Amino acid sequence: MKTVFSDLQLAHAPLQEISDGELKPAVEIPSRAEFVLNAVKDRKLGEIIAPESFAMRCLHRVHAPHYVSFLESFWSKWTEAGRTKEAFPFVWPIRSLRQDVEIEHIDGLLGRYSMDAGTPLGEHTFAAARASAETSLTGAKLLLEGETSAFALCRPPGHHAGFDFFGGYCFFNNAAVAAQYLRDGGMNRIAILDVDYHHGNGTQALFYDRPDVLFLSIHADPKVEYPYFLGFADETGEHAGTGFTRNWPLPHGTDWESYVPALEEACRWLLVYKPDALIVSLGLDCFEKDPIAGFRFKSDDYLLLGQRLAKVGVPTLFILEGGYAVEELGTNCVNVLDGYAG
Ligand code: Q9C
Ligand code: ZN
Repeated sequence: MKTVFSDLQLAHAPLQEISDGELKPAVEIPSRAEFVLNAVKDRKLGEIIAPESFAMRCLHRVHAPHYVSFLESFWSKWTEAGRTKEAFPFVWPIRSLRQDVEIEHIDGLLGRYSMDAGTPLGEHTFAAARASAETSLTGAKLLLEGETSAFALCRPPGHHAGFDFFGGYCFFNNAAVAAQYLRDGGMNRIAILDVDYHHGNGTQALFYDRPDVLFLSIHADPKVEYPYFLGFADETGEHAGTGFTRNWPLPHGTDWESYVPALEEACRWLLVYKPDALIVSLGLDCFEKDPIAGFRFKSDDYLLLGQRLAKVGVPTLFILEGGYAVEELGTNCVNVLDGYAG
């Protein structure tokens, strides 16, 4: 299996994040990608290639052009306002505030285009996020060219980012951009299976009214876990997309054994849907030692996950999402890919 990776992705290097009422060391850090890359090399998974460049049009298929422009111009606006360090939003246009006004100040724009205060932006965030999206696009292109699997080593991750917002450490929705690229490349039905510990709210919302992209997600119950406001079992799609979204919220403490029934159900949906390609939003934060999560996967369980996904028998693009136990991240990630490749 080929791996796509760009070291431009390492340039986004947040220092701190707002978490639990404190400024804490950031967890979505460049070394995550380095640990995964080293494991890909050590375990001889296959060739590692750099992403190609893609037109902005590919991002605009999924994201609002004004949102992409906001990210692109963010650092110059931020520094013009006299700021020198990384940025966090702190005010949002929620119920009773106006949605229709034109915002000039960067602090207003940050609130307009974000879902949380936990996602720092810096000088190189746009460049890294763009490289991350191009990494997933290159992986998608490999499938269009006939590869039966590929691994997009993406960072920053993508599944919380929506049409016009960032959050949850995500800026461009890599899985959604890849899914749309596969559709535009002639594939008719795409399935996305999101196994990150957190619900992929951005991906779900982007395809909620569409039958051509099936979204399946297994994650911690949003009643007690981020992102709190989406990912419940009664969300099953709307309009033409009715029935083409499925969520399996699971309790804190879920281990592999109690995860398998949900995974089996998801695989049954894949069997019925018969997608031309499967995109796996591969978060590794269900791991027992993950510092921000509450499931209990062991490293070996990730081999079983890969083996199970191979049995689905559909061309598969793996896209890295979350996972913050950095020391074990490479092992856990490549266990999935190894398990898949057999
Ligand atoms: N006290 C992904 O895994 N909040 N994003 C954590 C911890 C945000 C995770 C707060 C978690 C976002 C891609
Ligand atoms: Zn996650």
